Amino acid sequence: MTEIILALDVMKKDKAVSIVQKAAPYIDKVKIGYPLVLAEGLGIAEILSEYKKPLIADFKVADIPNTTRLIAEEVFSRGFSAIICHGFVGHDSVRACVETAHENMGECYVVTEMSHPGAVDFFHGGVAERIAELVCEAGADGIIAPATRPERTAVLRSLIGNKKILSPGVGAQGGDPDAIAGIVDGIIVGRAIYESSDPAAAARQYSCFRTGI
Ligand code: NUP
Repeated sequence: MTEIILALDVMKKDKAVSIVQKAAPYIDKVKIGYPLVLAEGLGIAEILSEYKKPLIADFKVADIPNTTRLIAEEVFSRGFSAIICHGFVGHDSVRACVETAHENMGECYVVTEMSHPGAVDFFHGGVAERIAELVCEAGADGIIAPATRPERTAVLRSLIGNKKILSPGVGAQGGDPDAIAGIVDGIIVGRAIYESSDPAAAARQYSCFRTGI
């Protein structure tokens, strides 16, 4: 199943609720991160939980193990089902995030390579591949890999086997869902849905990529 994950980077609670309400029939999960949480607080998670879509905390945690654990514990205590951390911080920090997620019956996804153009400055040259190996060693649930570079995501897929891949970059960043949906477990779509004048119709356009529907 290729899930559709709504990236809800809006700055107001009412807009967030309205977009989720409209898109709900066509999406599987909701990802929220710094924009909405800094604007409205982590309590937004409880408000959105009414829509019964698992919530992913995209805080791209990149800190020492102790701080990572504190962040992850707070995230899971607020009802999130998954957290995203960075992989470049190394094995102990990634393990702290994975362990805290699993202690709380949640999932941990690790950023291996980002989707924006500048990501190639540091993630290329073997770094993303090393992070993918670390993901396997640390027992993380999956990775974040770019829809904007399907050929790179295919390489990362070959390194992580059947761990999950969630892939941002479809829509506003130019990623083609046709090219990526077949090799990932979820496509992450933000602006192409929440900036649309008709978020329900925009989300519906992606629902054809939900295998089996
Ligand atoms: O590499 C990444 N690229 C990326 O766009 C890792 C991410 N977590 N994201 C997030 O995915 C980004 O922060 C945003 O929340 C979402 C993509 O949104 P959009 O480009 O579809 O609007």
